[in-house]
Amino acid sequence: MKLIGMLDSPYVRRVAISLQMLGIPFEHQSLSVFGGFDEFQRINPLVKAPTLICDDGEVLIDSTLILQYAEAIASNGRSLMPTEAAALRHSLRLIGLALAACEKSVQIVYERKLRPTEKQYAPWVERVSGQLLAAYDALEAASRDQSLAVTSGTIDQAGITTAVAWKFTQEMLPDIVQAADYPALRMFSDKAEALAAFAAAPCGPSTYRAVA
Ligand SMILES: N[C@@H](CCC(=O)N[C@@H](CS)C(=O)NCC(=O)O)C(=O)O
Repeated sequence: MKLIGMLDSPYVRRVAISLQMLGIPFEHQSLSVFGGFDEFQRINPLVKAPTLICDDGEVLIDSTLILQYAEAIASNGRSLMPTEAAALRHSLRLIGLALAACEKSVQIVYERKLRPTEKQYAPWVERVSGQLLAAYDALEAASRDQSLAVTSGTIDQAGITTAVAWKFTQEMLPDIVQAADYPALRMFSDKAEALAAFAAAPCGPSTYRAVA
């Protein structure tokens, strides 16, 4: 299977890291939805990252749906999601918060980068920034109350998505989400980024290569 999209996208990155942790081999093509629009459109007319091309050619979009499929094909019963109801509910809550943080970050990045300065709408940016900070406040509180597991053997989807969201926001919007206000998330992110699967798919323009 082939994963299309740049690792500067938190959605592409959570898939790249999760596939490794689930033991699913994949190729990666680092293609921009902006600079590589025409080529992307030939692969997937929707031009959405991540795009996953399965071995029989079927194309999936949306990181959460791709990960649902990945969980179904992972061998040896590997999973990044808890099965017990209370633990699952807790994980889903954290994943929801982290995905909201990704979404709000992307909205601000697009507002800043895609709109001419005179067309940027300050009340919208203010609203979305408040939502973004609310997501990180909740994730920080959750990380403080119950530290997220952070070894290769124990990190789960909630941990992966939280760490990926944090790194993305810190790369793109450090002026809005001030790292000093989130010590638990900072510490968690440092440990997660040191894991082999994170290091093999760093946030940015590089291409994931499977370690032989
Ligand atoms: N909910 C989607 C969000 C994916 C998404 O918005 N990706 C961005 C890149 S970070 C994208 O494809 N942007 C191009 C566009 O929406 O036109 C997911 O989880 O995969």
